[in-house]
Amino acid sequence: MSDGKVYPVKEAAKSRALVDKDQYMAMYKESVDNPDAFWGEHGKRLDWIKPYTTVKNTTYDRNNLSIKWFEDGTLNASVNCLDRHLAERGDQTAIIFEGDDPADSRHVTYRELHQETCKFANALKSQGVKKGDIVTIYMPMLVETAVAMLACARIGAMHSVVFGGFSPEALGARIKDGGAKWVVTADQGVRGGRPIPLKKNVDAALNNPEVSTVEKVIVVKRTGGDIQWQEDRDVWFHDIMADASVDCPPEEMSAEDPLFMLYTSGSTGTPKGVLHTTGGYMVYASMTHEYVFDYQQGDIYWCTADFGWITGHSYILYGPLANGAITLLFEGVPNYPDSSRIGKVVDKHKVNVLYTAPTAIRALMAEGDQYMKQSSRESLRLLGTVGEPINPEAWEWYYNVVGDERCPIVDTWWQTETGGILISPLPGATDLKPGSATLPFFGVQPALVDSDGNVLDGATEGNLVILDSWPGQMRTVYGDHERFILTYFSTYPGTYFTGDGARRDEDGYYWITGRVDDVLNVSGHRMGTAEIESALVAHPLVAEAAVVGYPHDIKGQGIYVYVTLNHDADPSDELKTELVQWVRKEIGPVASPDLIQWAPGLPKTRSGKIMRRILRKIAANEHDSLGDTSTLADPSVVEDLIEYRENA
Ligand code: 6R9
Repeated sequence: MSDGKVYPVKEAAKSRALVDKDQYMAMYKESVDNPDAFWGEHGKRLDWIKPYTTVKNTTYDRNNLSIKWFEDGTLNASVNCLDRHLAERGDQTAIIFEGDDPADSRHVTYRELHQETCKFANALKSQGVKKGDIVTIYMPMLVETAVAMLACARIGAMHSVVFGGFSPEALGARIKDGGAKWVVTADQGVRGGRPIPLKKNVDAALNNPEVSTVEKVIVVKRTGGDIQWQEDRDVWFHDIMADASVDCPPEEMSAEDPLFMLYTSGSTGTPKGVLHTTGGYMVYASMTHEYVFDYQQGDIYWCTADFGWITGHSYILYGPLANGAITLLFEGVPNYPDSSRIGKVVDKHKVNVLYTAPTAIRALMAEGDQYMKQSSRESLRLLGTVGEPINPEAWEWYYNVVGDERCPIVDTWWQTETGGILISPLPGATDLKPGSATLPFFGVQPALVDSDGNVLDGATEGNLVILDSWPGQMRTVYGDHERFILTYFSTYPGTYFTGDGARRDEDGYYWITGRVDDVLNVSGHRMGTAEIESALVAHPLVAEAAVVGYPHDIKGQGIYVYVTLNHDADPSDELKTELVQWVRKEIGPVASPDLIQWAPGLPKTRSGKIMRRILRKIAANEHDSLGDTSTLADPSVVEDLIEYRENA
């Protein structure tokens, strides 16, 4: 792989970018040698109400863990995204909304977005929301979703956005964990021409007696479709907006006050509420957005993510708006009305920067070039990817066909936990290698360690850790600080453990190889095997289940399920279909099993641990390299499973 092609920095990119190779190296050195001076300077990119006098106050010592940035400064995130741009570019577009229907689009200026945000902030207050409260947002991709997030930020409430593709059960679990009293939703969403019953899902989630904290459900009218209405609980967004004042003084927030939480899957247990605070997150999101995408005033920037994921938070909303950017918000899907859509939206809005996921690229690639060729895409200058490793074939297709060999690709590696991009090329500074996320951003010190935690030198492969803090780092797991310390700072003490494996080549370039824990990455969506397993065993006919990932051409990883049934159950194809539906209902369509294999028994150690390593090999059809099976309680189980796999 490292022997593959190298794409040197393009002259066009270099001549306009903020930094070239030498400047990158000098700034990087300064950022790790003297983080206080470096971030002290770059923190000024925000408007502070009370300027900070201290910058970095962090320790990764697990007995004494503390992560604080700019801690005595105060600010408001919505002011940085809105108010401060009004004088200079109040009438400039902030958001280009492109609807699911290609005939539906509109521009929202900074002034309009500011007004709507202030009004909704007042409306939230009228519903009792105060600083420090949690508001769950379960919405399609609408301007109102951005307004709801910014309005929370304005009054110091934490938003907790739950992906609109999640099931009522998954939504309910996330509401329950945080104890939100307010949910913002829409009557229905529309994706690919089909309605998504969001309000109905909220009703179902709240019907569960265990989800008991919600007092008000605020409903945006998107389709006008039929919904049920609970008089004492449900309110229309447009009703509470109607007489809300446009004047809403921002709440003065400490740099370390929470901005939002966002649930993400880990290797064990239920999803974790990743908590980000205000100052460091905003500095880091805006700075990475500017440098990685070489964002300059007037550029039209499009990130195709959903607000339900961290990419939507940092690189549709907070980063771009803090930079006064024009950010495109897309309600639809890449293959509706057909697979030419992405290219056509690029042409329609003259998009300069396109940031999307490998899974979307692979899906479009599989449809053939003719769809992409229906657009000129001549406005494009830069391409980006995020969410999972991009295979070199998909990279080359993105580069050659989508970008017409003209646009550098920034392969950005980061996580919900990191708040912003940690490893990525900078377009004017970094030679590209297809499939490599390349080099660290300013202030980020990656390292590879072996399983004993020894830091490895030179060209090598290992577990990816980060040696010191950066401003955008998460601060805690909501309601469970112990879990935060245990998950990220205890595996390799003194470092932040990413859960990813990586290789480093002779040039110091990082190649992310994927998760080394039990987290799946299906189409760029993170999912814990434990979550899917617990959904399966909740089915009355399932005795035991084990879930592993296996290589999948489009999704990157597919979901492979081994199920042991109760002895009275009939292992039929109908039951397989039923189990797929069951998981979709319990978690959501993103968690649909791709393959289910009946397993008379599962390979376990004598202490009862399922040996996933073996199950992964069987799922990948790598029967010859199962490794040591002698520690199994019953090695014959493996033979049975292989036989089943071959006859499947
Ligand atoms: C931003 C985001 C994080 C996990 C991460 C890694 C994988 C993300 C990647 C990548 C290879 C990239 N990942 N970007 N792997 N190359 N450019 O995706 O956050 O949803 O929390 O997922 O995604 O495995 O650990 P999140």
